[in-house]
Amino acid sequence: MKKPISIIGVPMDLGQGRRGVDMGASAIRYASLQERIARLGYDVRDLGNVNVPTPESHRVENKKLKYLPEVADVSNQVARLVENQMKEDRFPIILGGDHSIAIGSIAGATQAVKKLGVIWFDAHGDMNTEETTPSGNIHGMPLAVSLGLGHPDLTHVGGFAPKVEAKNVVIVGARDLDAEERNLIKQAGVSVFTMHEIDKMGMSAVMEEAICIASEGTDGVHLSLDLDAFDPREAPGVGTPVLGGVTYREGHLAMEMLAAAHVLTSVDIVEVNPILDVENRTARVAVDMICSLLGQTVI
Ligand code: 4U7
Ligand code: MN
Ligand code: MN
Ligand code: MN
Repeated sequence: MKKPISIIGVPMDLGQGRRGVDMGASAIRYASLQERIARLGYDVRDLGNVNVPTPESHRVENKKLKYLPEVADVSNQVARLVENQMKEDRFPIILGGDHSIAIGSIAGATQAVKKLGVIWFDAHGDMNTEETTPSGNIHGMPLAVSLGLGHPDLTHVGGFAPKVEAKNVVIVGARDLDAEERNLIKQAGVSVFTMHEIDKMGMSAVMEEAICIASEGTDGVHLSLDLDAFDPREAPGVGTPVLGGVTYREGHLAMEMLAAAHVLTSVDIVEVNPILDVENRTARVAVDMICSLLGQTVI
């Protein structure tokens, strides 16, 4: 059975330093997300955008946690929306915005699904805390936050922490980890498949293992899809591009394998920055990946 789908936009750019990523949700909509999903035979509803303050109207109070109160407030809104949609038996697709929005989406998802696994598709680990961050940008912290590491205003979004257990969390596509962040990943016990493993084992074997890690003993899996996991040649419209990423074909295969595994219960698509993009290419990659994820096949 095809679960009905809810699209939720979060035009958030307070989690990082470059304007434009707040327009990511619009760019993904412009790339015909809703029409493409409807064509696959789904009941799909767009709930519009969550209210996000603009950086120009707020001051940075804490250089190690930029826009903390604003990000925490939006995260709580996102969490409630996601939880409600999932409790109505709908599958939420949350459109960023920068990756800080995953704090809210994972908080909401774990309240609807008893035990949640996470697949973190990203060039980065997003495992920094205020102690380790080189930038103070919260988009470099959401995975740590979901594991209960970091400022309580973030870890306790939705009223409890941690949201997920490291044994059910897996990063895929990593190739730019900060030194201290790497230590945190190891200490926490999060599984990582870097580009080295993808090159060596192939995406198919990597995804087989990743799906096992995220789904073993859990009641659902959240996919957090940072478009900078992809190679910048194919997805140039991101704020922190890193050479040597996942190809379109590898991404497509990963999504198809996830579709076949029938484990996903929610997904977010983040870090699309149309100002840095070329003819909306990155948003189009995002939409193609979502369609593969939802079971689009050639015949
Ligand atoms: B993204 C960084 F220092 N690690 O913390 C940081 F390199 O959501 C980058 O994956 C974080 O795009 C990238 O600021 C966050 C930096
Ligand atoms: Mn990220
Ligand atoms: Mn990233
Ligand atoms: Mn295929």
